[in-house]
Amino acid sequence: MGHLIPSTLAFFTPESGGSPNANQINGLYKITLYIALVVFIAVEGALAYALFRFRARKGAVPAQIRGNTRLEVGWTLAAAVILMGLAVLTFAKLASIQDPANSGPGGEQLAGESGLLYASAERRLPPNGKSLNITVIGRQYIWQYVYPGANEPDGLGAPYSYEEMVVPTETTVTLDILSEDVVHSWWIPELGGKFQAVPGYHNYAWFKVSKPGIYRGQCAALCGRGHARMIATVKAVPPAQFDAWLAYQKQQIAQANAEAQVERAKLNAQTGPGQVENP
Ligand SMILES: [Cu+2]
Repeated sequence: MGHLIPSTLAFFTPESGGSPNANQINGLYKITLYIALVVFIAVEGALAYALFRFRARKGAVPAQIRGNTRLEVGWTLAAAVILMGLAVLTFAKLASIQDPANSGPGGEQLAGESGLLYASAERRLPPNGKSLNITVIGRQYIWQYVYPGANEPDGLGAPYSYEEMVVPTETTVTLDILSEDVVHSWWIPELGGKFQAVPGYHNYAWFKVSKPGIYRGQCAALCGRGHARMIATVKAVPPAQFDAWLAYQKQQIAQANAEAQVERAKLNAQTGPGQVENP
């Protein structure tokens, strides 16, 4: 019975546990839920009591009451006070939800000035200015993640992956979310927040995963007939493992590019009817 109640409540509260902002959202939600529960029980209890206590009896004529100014002013004020309290609390907690925290001591060693760090009105950086910034690109019907580490100044050669995002633990990850076609929605419930990927617009989010694991999500905006298959996974691994993974991705992409270049050269060298025009 002791843990029956919390687990029942967990069914009604947002998923969390993966990232501090998700925990803050869950905390705020719970406070609102508990206050609402107290009000609900008080109102329904008073109603049930009145129904029973003043139920119709043969021959009894109930008191004929028209209004009660003190009571009416009282419950209007009480509701206003609760509302104000919740508003103040929400705004007080908002910063810890929106603003990225610093990476933990065991996180990825991030350079301060990687050229990818720029703050704007919308994008928030941790207090120390260091985060691993990943560009999340939504397209029908797959998520692509582009990591820092481009060889070229134009961003070409940056390692990327599809569907599964690999991140280092204890590291603040900031996301730059965009779309190439229609509106998609980035959502990994346990990592907090749901962000739309809108064509021609950037949305920013962040998370910091403390323990290794797999966090699943799903595109949360109906984006076409393949929407249901547009899943997303965040795999958190220790920083050393992340570095190895990133290096492997880079090497695989470089190899594929080199092979494509050889093929292109072959095609260009062909003459006659089989020639392929290089646009
Ligand atoms: Cu989608």
